[in-house]
Amino acid sequence: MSIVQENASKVWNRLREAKRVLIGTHLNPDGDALGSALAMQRVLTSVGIEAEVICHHAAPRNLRFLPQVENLSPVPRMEGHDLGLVLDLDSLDRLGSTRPYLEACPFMIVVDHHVPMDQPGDLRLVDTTASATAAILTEFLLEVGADIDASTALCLLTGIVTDTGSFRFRNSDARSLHLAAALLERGADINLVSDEIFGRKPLAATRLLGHVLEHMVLEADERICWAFLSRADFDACGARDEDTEGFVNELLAIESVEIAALFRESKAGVARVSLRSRQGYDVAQVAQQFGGGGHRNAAGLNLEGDLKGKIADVVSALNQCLASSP
Ligand SMILES: [Mn+2]
Repeated sequence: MSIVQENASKVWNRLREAKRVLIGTHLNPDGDALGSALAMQRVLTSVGIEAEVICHHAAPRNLRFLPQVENLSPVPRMEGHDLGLVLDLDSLDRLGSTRPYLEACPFMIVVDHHVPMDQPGDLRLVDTTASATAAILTEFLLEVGADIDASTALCLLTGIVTDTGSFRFRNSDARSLHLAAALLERGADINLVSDEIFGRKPLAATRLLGHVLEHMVLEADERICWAFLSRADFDACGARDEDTEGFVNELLAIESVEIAALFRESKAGVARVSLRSRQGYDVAQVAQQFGGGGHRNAAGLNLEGDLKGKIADVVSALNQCLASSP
């Protein structure tokens, strides 16, 4: 029996006691964040519990196909929530401006698959071996026999497809494929999901990728590759931060590269950083040195202040990570 199956009925019973649930997820929501949140809203609503989803940022363009994503709001529409359900994060900082609303709930359940950091929540359903939070939720909902209709299945499949990179990343395992198969059996359209998430992007995104490939830096015998995108680069291409989805994987795809990093200036003096690595190199530990987090082979962090100096610090930590790994 998995960790998820063992704890499923406890979490389900606690959820069923609630009357009004506030569902929250992380800043810059991805397919796993929004797919998980919207799926749980549907499931709770189907058993007569009021539920709404809040998120600091709006849905990125490539997730606008998700059912009911238009109801996403940065502030709650209802009052008096008796339960907060926090999905796909392990540090409440990642809730951004929605944090106080979720912290105000008298009880909090956290469902997540990241390396534990702050371990918030009164009840936690956490499995770091799961490929996605949506995979944990799928296993959970199957275990308790909850109703998974085709739209709920589509949301959950979006989470698994996103976090496994369409079953290409290291976290793609038999379990994620079994769970995805169960969702396909319930009517989720995997071709729609793959096409919306990976098969269509704005022209500005491809132009910006061109800029990254032209200006990327290779070091440590071409085993580290990193690139920086300034505000001016985004403006020159008419691109937005969400358009950089997947860029860092292009850097890691270079055959000599073991560790890749993408730095992007989100506003003057503030940068978001995505780290990726091949097996054997733990970039989550590098992210944690700078107040970030994530998974062994896919992590992230934020930088503020003197960006040039801070970027040099991160690159130097990546060099150390490379040198100290067996
Ligand atoms: Mn996730």
